[in-house]
Amino acid sequence: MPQDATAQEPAITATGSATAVDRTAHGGGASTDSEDGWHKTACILCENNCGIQVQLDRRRLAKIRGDKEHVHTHGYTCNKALRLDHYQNGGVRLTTPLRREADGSYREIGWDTALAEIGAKLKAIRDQHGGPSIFFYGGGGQGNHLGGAYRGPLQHILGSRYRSNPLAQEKCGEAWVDAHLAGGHTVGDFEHAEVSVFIGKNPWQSHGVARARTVLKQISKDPTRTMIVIDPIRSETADLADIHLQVRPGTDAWCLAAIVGAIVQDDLIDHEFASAHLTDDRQILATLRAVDIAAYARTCGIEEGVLRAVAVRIATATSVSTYEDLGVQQGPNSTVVSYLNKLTWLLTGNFAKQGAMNVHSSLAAIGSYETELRRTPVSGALMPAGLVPCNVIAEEILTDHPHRFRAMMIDSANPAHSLADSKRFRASLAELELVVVVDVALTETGRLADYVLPAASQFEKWETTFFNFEFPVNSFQLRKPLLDPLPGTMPEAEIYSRLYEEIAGVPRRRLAVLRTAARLGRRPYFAAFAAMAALDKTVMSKAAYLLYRTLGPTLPEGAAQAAALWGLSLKLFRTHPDAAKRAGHHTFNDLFDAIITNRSGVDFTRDGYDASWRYGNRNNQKISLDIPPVIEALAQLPQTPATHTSTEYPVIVVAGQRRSFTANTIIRDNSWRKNGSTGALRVNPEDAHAWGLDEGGRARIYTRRGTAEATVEIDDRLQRGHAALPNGFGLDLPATQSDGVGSADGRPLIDSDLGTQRIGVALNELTDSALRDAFAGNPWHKHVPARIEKSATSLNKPGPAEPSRS
Ligand SMILES: Nc1nc2c(c(=O)[nH]1)N[C@H]1C(S)=C(S)[C@@H](COP(=O)(O)OP(=O)(O)OC[C@H]3O[C@@H](n4cnc5c(=O)[nH]c(N)nc54)[C@H](O)[C@@H]3O)O[C@H]1N2
Ligand SMILES: Nc1nc2c(c(=O)[nH]1)N[C@H]1C(S)=C(S)[C@@H](COP(=O)(O)OP(=O)(O)OC[C@H]3O[C@@H](n4cnc5c(=O)[nH]c(N)nc54)[C@H](O)[C@@H]3O)O[C@H]1N2
Ligand code: SF4
Ligand SMILES: [Mo]
Repeated sequence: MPQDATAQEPAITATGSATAVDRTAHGGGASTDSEDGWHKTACILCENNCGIQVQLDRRRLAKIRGDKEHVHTHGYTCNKALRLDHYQNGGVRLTTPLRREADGSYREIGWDTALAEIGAKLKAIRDQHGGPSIFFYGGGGQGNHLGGAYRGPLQHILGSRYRSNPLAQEKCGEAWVDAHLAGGHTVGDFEHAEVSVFIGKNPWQSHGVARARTVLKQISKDPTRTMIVIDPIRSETADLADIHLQVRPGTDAWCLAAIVGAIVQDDLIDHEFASAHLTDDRQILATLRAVDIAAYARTCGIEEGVLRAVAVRIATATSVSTYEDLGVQQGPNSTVVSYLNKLTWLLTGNFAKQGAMNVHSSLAAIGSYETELRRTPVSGALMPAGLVPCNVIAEEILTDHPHRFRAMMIDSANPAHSLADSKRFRASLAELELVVVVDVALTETGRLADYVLPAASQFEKWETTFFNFEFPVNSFQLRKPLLDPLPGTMPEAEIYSRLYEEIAGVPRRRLAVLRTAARLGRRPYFAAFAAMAALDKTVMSKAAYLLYRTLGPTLPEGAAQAAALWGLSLKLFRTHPDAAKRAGHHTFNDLFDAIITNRSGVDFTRDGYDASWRYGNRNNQKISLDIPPVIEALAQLPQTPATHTSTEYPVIVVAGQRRSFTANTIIRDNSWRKNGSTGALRVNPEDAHAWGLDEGGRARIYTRRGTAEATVEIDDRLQRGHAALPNGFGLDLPATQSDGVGSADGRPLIDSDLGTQRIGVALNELTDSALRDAFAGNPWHKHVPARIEKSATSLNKPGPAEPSRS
């Protein structure tokens, strides 16, 4: 029986059997994929993956509009989706594998050569240093998760045991706290919540909440509902809030401890819920009773009365949903903050009901929810969600420890740009025996790799997102390719399957048996697969590969890459058959067929609210509140520094604010930004005056790890001593690419050796990997101590030289 075809462990185990809730069913009737030349797909720029329709002009995404029939987003898009042609056609695509030569130059090589050489090197490294020395990073960005399903068999055959992805610099601390409490990934229901709380989250720009702008406006207009925003910056979301707690940067732990402290001290606990469901609360309640609310209020800079009023508003609401994101997850005390966030809704009974927090189903789990954590081989760092914290990766390499990583396989990620302390990370890549990057473009990371393999783009292959976080009805969309793969490129499913074959050999007999069975139909195929798995336990570890090579070719419209979803559909029916049946699927084959035919997506589970307990594996409906080390850190807050500035670095810089035209580094074409932004540094007017900065002028930012220049934008949304830079800038793009945004003051930085130009700040030249959370290792990207001065020149100075990779 094929189970999880991805490399991840399933997060959920129990079976749902609750009453169905109301929602228009989308499980049946496939919608055609090309009415009037409009093709259905999805936006790939953030986790919401809004359904869109596209009209093509040859290979151009000529017209784009929201897909009203989309099961989850119903036609909504933000400003960014309409610019997706810049992803498909704006950047310079790779069309042949590249190999780095001894002199550092790249040579174009054929696929057969590239895969044979990489396969041989991986085998040699495994044989000499062991499989665990081969580290896998990335896999899936914001909307290309299907290829990751096929990486698992390769990891397994290599004996690789460590992997990571960008979640390990944002969501893993929260996942560890969730694992202790509700037992799985918790999501809010902002469509229905009476009180919505956004903690270091700016959904107006960053979304995360589906149809965010519509939902935020609805909450804002409704006098019976309340929006609370905790953010040191008056964000666009804060503009719509009823209560904006404009905390001092990095003091959220004190702010939330005061609010939760007031819930306990003023007896605002939902005792009925607590006595029915909460256990092991002695230590945490004692700790919260000891909170000096007035002192904590002073630390975070919010009036005590306001914090107490917030506690009352949360405790007296019929439903509360909260959303914590990078503002706190990439700042001081992030795991403590995650715990406090979850206590606000647990102590007030806001779990497993409408408008509140719930644990959802998944077709493929994104991470594992475990409380007992493995540790990394060199530094012994905790690995929440089973991932190596991004901030320790360099430490796992830059050492002579025998268990250090020796090779790194990187896919759909740009860690040389996105991880803290780029300089150090680049140095660590240089120490590895093998670095392979799978990407659509030659990125900052690709430029440091031994091999770069060109992937087909997300509109050139069957694709999907596994960010399916809806409850009580959860949905899934398989996207059909809009275009054939650009010649010379391959989908990840094919790349990983070929690499697997390089290492393991082609299992000809097995493939023949399964192919014959597949021709006879799904039932014989299932029987053959089950028999094979019963005879050989290792079959499950290569299930995705076998499915791709045998069931894949029989799928309609060339949807071979979707084969792994057959295994995932089967697994869902093994664990939550009732939820899948309520969503309209009688068998797992029905669900699989619905997935591969329905272009606007399909609901795959439908539940009642009590299913939240089961998805979190809390069948006894009990939640233990005890997380001793986190409670200990909470108790230590009075002795914990709340300020991280110094005379040398007196300012806190937010290194990575989401703005209207930022999308990580997914679009490698500066002209995609309609507003021509060059990625300004935003500063408070009084600070600008004090530092002698002018609107549109240049400022230089200094940190412990580096320096950079940016254009100045004076903005009273910032408090004094706080400044903000956007994410997604500072890419080294080919200098020939005319982008039309270089202005007198925002002139690109030209690197004539690399032949590249850079606009805006590459943020992680400034960040320090040592500034990180004590538990999860989350970087402090949103809390970078810095000094800002008026720039002497009007041109960016080149950054520190690249370490050589000889
Ligand atoms: N437009 C756009 N949208 C995106 C992305 C993108 O690149 N561009 N990226 C996507 C990704 S990968 C992610 S993870 C999400 C992230 O989404 P968000 O977390 O919402 O994005 P940020 O703007 O990084 O940070 C959110 C807020 O944290 C605030 N903040 C800074 N310091 C502090 C602090 O000390 N305390 C508190 N409470 N708040 C603080 C900032 O002022 C900001 O308003 O966005 C996704 N959506
Ligand atoms: N200082 C600072 N650093 C940050 C952040 C911050 O706010 N501040 N934000 C952090 C966050 S929350 C995140 S999520 C990370 C994001 O950082 P990363 O995960 O490293 O990367 P992305 O920028 O999303 O890059 C995705 C890569 O996938 C490639 N790609 C696109 N389509 C395909 C495809 O179909 N196949 C393959 N193989 N590749 C493809 C793109 O070219 C790009 O190189 O950055 C983190 N880094
Ligand atoms: S970037 Fe905008 S359109 Fe694209 S998925 Fe996110 S919210 Fe939807
Ligand atoms: Mo992210």
